[in-house]
Amino acid sequence: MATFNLIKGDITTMHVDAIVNAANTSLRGGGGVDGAIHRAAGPKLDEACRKLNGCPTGEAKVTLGFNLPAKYVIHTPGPVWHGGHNNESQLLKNSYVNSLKRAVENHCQTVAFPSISTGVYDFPLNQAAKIAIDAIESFNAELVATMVCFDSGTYSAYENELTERK
Ligand code: AR6
Repeated sequence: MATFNLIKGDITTMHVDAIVNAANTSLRGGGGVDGAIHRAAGPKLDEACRKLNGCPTGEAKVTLGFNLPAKYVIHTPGPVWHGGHNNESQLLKNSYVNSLKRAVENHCQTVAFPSISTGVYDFPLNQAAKIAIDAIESFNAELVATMVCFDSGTYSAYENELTERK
């Protein structure tokens, strides 16, 4: 089973096999964590992304990490929250599971995730934390997944969800 770790920090500094990018369906960069990853990886990341021809919501595609300490970037567009009746929960789960599948295919043993969809995509944080932890902890592979929270509100939501499970 995959192991879930929680830390506060900046995902672009993580020395792991792969970091996950909360991308958009164009895969051409944006704000938030996506912008930070593109800036830290350098312009070759956008060149590599361009060749992928976008990615549907909930799916995941891989590039190298270029100037990042991580070897790979796994790009997944999470769902935009539209009130919860547009399959948002399933699509968010798919983003985590498909990212983990890409990690395994590329022989990654350590993967760092941002909190997908809980920034500008507005997915309710507590619900997203449950979905992320469930998806990672029920994924059948020997890998360590670290949730890297950029702000203390996000960190607390994941910490509370972990505490409730004990
Ligand atoms: N390390 C870790 N987490 C970060 C970092 C960082 N360096 N920077 C921000 N976060 P968001 P979304 C956190 O908005 O909601 C982009 O424009 C942030 O605090 O980046 O999935 C894409 O191109 C929040 O907790 O992603 C898409 O258009 C989390 O990352 C859209 O935003 C996710 O926030 C995707 O929206």
